[in-house]
Amino acid sequence: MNSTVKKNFTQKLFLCLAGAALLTSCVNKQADKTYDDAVDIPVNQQMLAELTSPPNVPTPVGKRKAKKLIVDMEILELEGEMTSGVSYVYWTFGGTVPGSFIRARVGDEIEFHLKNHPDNKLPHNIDLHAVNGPGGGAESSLVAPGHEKVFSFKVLNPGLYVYHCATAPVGMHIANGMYGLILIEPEGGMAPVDREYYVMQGDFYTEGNFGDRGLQAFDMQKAVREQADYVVFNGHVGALTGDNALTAKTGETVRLFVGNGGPNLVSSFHLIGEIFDKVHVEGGDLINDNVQTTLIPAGGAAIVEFRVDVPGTYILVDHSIFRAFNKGALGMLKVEGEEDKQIYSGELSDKVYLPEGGVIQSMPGSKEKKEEITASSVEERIKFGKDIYGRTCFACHQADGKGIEDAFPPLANSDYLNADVDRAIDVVLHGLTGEITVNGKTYNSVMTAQNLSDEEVANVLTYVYNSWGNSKKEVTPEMVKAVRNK
Ligand code: HEC
Ligand SMILES: [Cu+2]
Repeated sequence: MNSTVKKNFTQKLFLCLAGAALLTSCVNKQADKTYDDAVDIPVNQQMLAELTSPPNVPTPVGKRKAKKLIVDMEILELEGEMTSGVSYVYWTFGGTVPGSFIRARVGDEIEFHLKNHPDNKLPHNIDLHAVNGPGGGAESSLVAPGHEKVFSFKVLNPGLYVYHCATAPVGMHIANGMYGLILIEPEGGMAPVDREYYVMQGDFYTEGNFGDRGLQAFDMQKAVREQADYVVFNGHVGALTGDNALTAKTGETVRLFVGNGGPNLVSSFHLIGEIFDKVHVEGGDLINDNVQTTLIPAGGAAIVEFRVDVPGTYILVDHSIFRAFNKGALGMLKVEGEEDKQIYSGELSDKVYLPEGGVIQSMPGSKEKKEEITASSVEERIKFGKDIYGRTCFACHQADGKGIEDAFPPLANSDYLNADVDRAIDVVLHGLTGEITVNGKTYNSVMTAQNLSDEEVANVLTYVYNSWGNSKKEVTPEMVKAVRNK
């Protein structure tokens, strides 16, 4: 109801009278006028809304006139991968977590079709924070498996809004992934940018701990205590890393639509190596400039915009930092293009990754000894090792083992690694600091000691040795034990 644009329809009316012969064009022209009150904006045609899966967003609305917009959303309950080796039954809007992105404009009349797939087990509904009406639509949209509910609403307020399921137990439906974003563009659209992406954080509660293998059920106790096992962007660990990283080129402007589904945790959203030129605070009209970290409440959102100047890998994190490195809240934006030594000299400090400073810190061991599945063949060792790599090492050494220039040495085809197995075991067990040379390049950084069992160290190193052109050795738990006891 707070459209900033002023009425100019006296002028339009004059034009229409003058050109009375072109009656139809007058009708069209009338849709050009602007309104003080969004509720008065007429809708003339109807169209099917484009819905997209994360990290993609639909085409900008721009200057299009208000329409009746049909949103066709299907709820699917499906098993997916939380992280390699760990699966989870997600409840989804449109088959993904977060759910399909909806893009509309002020004045649109949205006719929402909510379908609950017949194979689903539970009733669901939708509460859109962009709705002015009881339950944000939840009261009109409760839908049983095999049914479709329809309700409609007039879009009055611009901004970026969360939608979520609000069926009891509400917390559980949200915890299983039932949330997404709806963007309402203002009259005239948003300023164009080169890239737009959709990122949404969520916290997950599983019966096992982080990384425990197999199908993991939802744990209500942990959810009530707010003890998340996983905190992730876009539904699972690694949704935005390695091959799934967001991309841009130097000189481009990037806009991220960032939401937080919760159910519990507030996000300290930060992009390592960039400053947000603009943040639409809480997804609303207020714009803050030059922001390092923006707080995104559970059930809230923000739009962040920045220009990327220098090539490299930029890391999206929840700066409540253990969530990033130990629970999965880590994504990547890979920027390609020309170096600009004036903006950035090219020397990376490891301090960004290791706030404790340059001393090797070891990870405290877990008190309860968990039962361990031991690998029964080299193939299995490689398979288990790959999972550990994907949880532990990839954040620094990268999914493809190539590392990050000047910061993390490569494990792919690494002469340092291949020259000495015991030394490699020692690095993983005890960490490493001081200058080393890998494939002709020097690194002088810190790797923290990894808190892994003998079996896990054997598996992850066997995976590394059998990947990316390395020397194909098998590392056994006995070899690890021998180095540990030295
Ligand atoms: C927090 C970032 C980080 C993580 C996580 C990490 N490393 Fe490293 N790693 C480093 C850094 C930094 C160095 C170089 C240390 C130096 O300069 O002395 C290094 C060096 C190495 C080296 C020796 C150099 C080479 O390239 O061959 C090996 C082997 C290695 N890491 C293996 C692993 C394995 C296996 C894991 C997972 C179990 C792992 N690292 C996890 C940061 C990390
Ligand atoms: Cu639900």
